Amino acid sequence: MITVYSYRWVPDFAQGLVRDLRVRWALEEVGRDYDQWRIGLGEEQNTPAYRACQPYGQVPVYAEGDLVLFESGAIVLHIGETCEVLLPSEPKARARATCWLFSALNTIEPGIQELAAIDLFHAEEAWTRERRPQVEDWVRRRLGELAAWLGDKEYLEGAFTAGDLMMATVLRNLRQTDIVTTDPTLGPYLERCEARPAFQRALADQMASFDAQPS
Ligand SMILES: N[C@@H](CCC(=O)N[C@@H](CS)C(=O)NCC(=O)O)C(=O)O
Repeated sequence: MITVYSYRWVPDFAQGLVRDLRVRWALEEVGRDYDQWRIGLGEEQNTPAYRACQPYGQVPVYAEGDLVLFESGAIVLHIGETCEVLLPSEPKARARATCWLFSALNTIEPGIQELAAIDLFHAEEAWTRERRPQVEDWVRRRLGELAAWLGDKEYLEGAFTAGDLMMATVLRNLRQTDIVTTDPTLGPYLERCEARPAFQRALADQMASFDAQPS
C-alpha cells in the first residue's frame, strides 16, 4: 500500500495548496488507493525518523514498501510511470510531458512563490513596495509566454499529462490575486484542470484531512 505524508493542520491560506495535493491528484488520475499519514508542523518535522524520509522535514513524502520518495515532482513522475494519462508511453510525448513538469517547477513556480510570499507573509513591510511590482511584472511576463504557448489548445501538449497537473498546482498558488483568473487563456485552462474528477477528489481529501486546530 502507498502512504502519502501530509500535515494535520495548516493555516487557512495554505489549505488546498499543500504539495501533497499533487501526489493525491496523480494517484487519483492513475486510480491507485493510498493511505495518508499526517504529521504536525514543528517537532514532528524534525525527528530523525522523519528527516530520514524527507531531508528538509517537509511534505509530501511517498512511501510504498521500502521505496520512500520526496520532492513532489519526482513523486508525480514515479506515479506517472505506470499510467498513460500522466506520462504517455510514446517516448517523445513522454519526454515533452516531463519537460512541462520541470517547466512548471523550475521556470514558473519560483516567481509565483516569491509573489505569494510577499502577499501572504510580508504584505505590510516597506521593502515590498519596491520589490512587489518587479516580481508581479516577471510573473505576468512568464504567464504571458505560457498563455501564448497554450493558445487554443486544451492542455499544454494537446492531451492532459503530468505537465498540466504540475502547472495547474503551481498556478493555483496565485489565488490571492486575479492574475490567473482574469487571463482569457490561463483562467479557463486552470478551470479545465481543476474540473477533472481526479483533482476534485484529491482536493476534497486534502481539505477533509485537516484538523480544525493546530496540534
Ligand atoms: N520542493 C518540495 C517543496 C516541499 C514544500 O515546500 N513543502 C511545504 C508544504 S507545501 C512544507 O512542508 N513546508 C514546511 C517547511 O518547509 O518547513 C516539493 O515539491 O516537494
